[in-house]
Parts: sequence; C-alpha cells; structure tokens
Amino acid sequence: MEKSVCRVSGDALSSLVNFGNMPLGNGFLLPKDFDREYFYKMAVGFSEKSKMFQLIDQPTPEKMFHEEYAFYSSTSIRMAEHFKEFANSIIASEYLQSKDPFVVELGCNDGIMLKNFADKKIKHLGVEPSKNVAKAANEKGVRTCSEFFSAELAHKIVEEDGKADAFLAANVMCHIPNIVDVVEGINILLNDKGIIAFEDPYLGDVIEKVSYDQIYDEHVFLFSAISINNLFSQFDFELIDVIHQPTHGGSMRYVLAKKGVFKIKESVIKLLEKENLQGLDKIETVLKFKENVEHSKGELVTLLKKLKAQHKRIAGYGATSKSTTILNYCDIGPDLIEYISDTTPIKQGKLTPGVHIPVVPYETFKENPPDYAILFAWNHAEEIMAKEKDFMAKGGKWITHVPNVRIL
Ligand code: DWN
Repeated sequence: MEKSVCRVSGDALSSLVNFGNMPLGNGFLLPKDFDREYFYKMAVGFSEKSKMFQLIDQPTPEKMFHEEYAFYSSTSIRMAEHFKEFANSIIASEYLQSKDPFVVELGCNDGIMLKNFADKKIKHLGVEPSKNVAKAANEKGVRTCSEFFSAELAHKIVEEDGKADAFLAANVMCHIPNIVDVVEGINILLNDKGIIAFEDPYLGDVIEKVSYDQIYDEHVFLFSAISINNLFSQFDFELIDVIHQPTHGGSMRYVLAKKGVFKIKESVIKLLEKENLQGLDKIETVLKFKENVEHSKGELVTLLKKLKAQHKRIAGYGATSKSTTILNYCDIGPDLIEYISDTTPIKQGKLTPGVHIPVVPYETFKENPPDYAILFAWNHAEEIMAKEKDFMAKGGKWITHVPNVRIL
C-alpha cells in the first residue's frame, strides 16, 4: 500500500480507492504527442485527523494549468446564470456593506463570475494562473492577473489595492494542493470583517451518487463542511453559512468569516449533523464508496459491451475532465465509443487522454448521431436534454452512470 501525507494535518495517508494509471483530466492530445503522454497513479486517501478526502498523488499545477488549458467556464449558459446569481447574492448580502468594496476571485477562469462585479463597477481582481483564460477575462473587462495565489501574492495585492472585503472562488479551492498556504494568503488579504465564499463539488453528493468521475488530477480534494471547518479554524475562521448547489452534480457553497464576527446560520448546524449521520468523517464511508465505485465500473462496461454486441453505435456527449476518469478506470476506448462530441474548439480534432477516443465538434453529433450517447456532461443534463429533443425524437438514447448505470 502506498503511503503519503495529508496536505492539511500532515498525518499519514493510505490509499483507499485505486483508479490505476491515469492521464491528465484535460490532457486532450494529438497523435504526435502520444509518446510524451503523462500518466500518474490515481488513488484517494482520507485523513482521520483533518477529515480531508484527497488524492494521494497529484501532478504539478504547471502540468495541469497552462496556456493551453482546455476548459472555458463560459461553455455553459446555465453556468453563466449560476455565477450571476452567486455574484448578486454576495453584492446584496449583509456581509458586503463597505461603501467601496473590493472583491478578489481566485481562479476566475474567463471572468464568468467577476464580470458581474465589473459590470456594476465594483472594484475587483481576478487571480488566474492559466494565461489563455486570464486573457479572455481581461478582454471582457475583468481585471485579472495571471499568477498562482500565495501568501506572497496576497501581500502584493494588499500593498497595491488595500485589504479585500470578500474572497471568492468557484470550483477552484478543491484544485489546490497547498491549500493551507492559500488559507494563510486569504488571512493576509481580508480585512477584519472580510468574508470568504467559495463552492466546490460536494463530497456528500459524490458518496451518495457514486459520482467517482469527480475524482481526477485537478480535484486534489473533495470537501465536506466538517473538513472545511477544520481547515479554516487553523486561521481562526469559521463557517457562517452553507448553501447546497445543484451545479456540477451537487456542490456546496461555503461562507466563512473570522470567529465571532457574524452569526452562524442554522444551515451550518444542520449540515454538520447530516454529515455526521452520513459518516463523512469516517474512513469506513470511503471503503464503502470504493465498493460502490467497483460495482459501477462493472455495470457500465457490461452495458457498453452488450450494446456493441448488438451492433449499436455509441458516442460520448461532452469531453469532460470527468470522462477521463471513467474511460481510463473502466478501460473504455474507441472500440466501444466511436467519438465524443464537444463544443469547446480547443478540444476538437484531438483525442481523449489515455484511451484516445476522437473528440469531434458538436455538429458531428447533430449530423451523424449515434444510437446511444453517454452523458459525460451529466452535470449539465437539464441544459442538454432541453436542446437535444431532436436526438431523442429520432430514437437516440442516453446512458448515464449516476447515481447508477442505466439507459435513460
Ligand atoms: O472543476 C472543474 C470544472 C468546473 O470544470 C475543472 N477542473 C474542469 C471542468 O470539469 P469538466 O470538464 O468535467 O466540466 P464540465 O462543465 O462538466 O464540462 C462540460 C464539457 O462538455 C465542456 O467541454 C463543454 C461540453 N459541453 C458540450 O459539448 N455541450 C457542455 C454542454 C453544456 C453542452 O451542451
């Protein structure tokens, strides 16, 4: 068994769920780069001290987030609406009362959320290490610097812009291995009444829905309210509110402030009770999850092989980072899946990481639809179903693996 160390508490970490050799979740590539393709052993551990569910090994941030980063947040209309709601809820909240507030967002991607602050002329700064998406944000009028956030950068921001009133992040905190340094940076950046509001895929949902595809290189952690309270209490912060979100297959928005500054909402007490009942603080829960993941794999492979034996054509819908975990863990390649359609130009014409299934433009799906489409972007199911009525009307069927493998 591999041994590693918890990134929050420093105690020993054993690998509990093993996914085998895994390429980068967003490592879409051309045949000329096959011999240079990067793989690592993907496995999950759980610290009984920090209660943090985390990857044992993670590729370096520079390998994952660079000038060719393949994910642009604004590919989903629903997500744009979601981030507008997130921004407006902060602007209207009891927490952002300063006359001239200053808001910093970590990992602002192409500016999908900060744009809402920029449009209202609210002082803001996006910190986004991937240069291509940071450029897209700047072009939208979102003030963005392309750097990794750290205590050092926090000092620099305070020197240039003063202390911040709010620190925001969405689908970012769970990507950061040196999370303790980042919380230290937040502690430097915020004023005494400053708040932290961030959201990430929620461990409770992943366990319940067996959505193991939320585990990939970029997601070094899957958080719970229990683990977040433990982590931030090191810097005297506490959870003051939690709001469950339907995004990304079930996410949690965590709101924190310095201890005693704001009242702790009932939502926090209720969620902590629920998590205790669900066992999100127990290693046994992770071991049960492992069994469920193995079962899900068996079901999916059996279904695809059965359909293939019936000469059905199967394609994928959405070349998500999540699909990299499913395809490589289940060893599903071009022999089973003809192509994966995706609306993101940078992914099109390339092959999926590891198993090398062609990624094609969305138009291919429209013009040459399969009999069955695996919903790799299952977290956007509502948006996709609404626009793919034609596919279904012509007899096309969807396959999903959450919460269990089935044809929809
Ligand atoms: O945390 C992360 C989340 C927010 O986004 C990142 N680490 C990486 C990324 O993960 P993902 O790739 O699993 O995210 P999505 O949002 O599930 O990706 C959707 C993909 O599907 C995109 O490549 C766009 C594509 N898509 C499509 O082809 N047609 C999406 C929709 C809604 C569509 O209709």
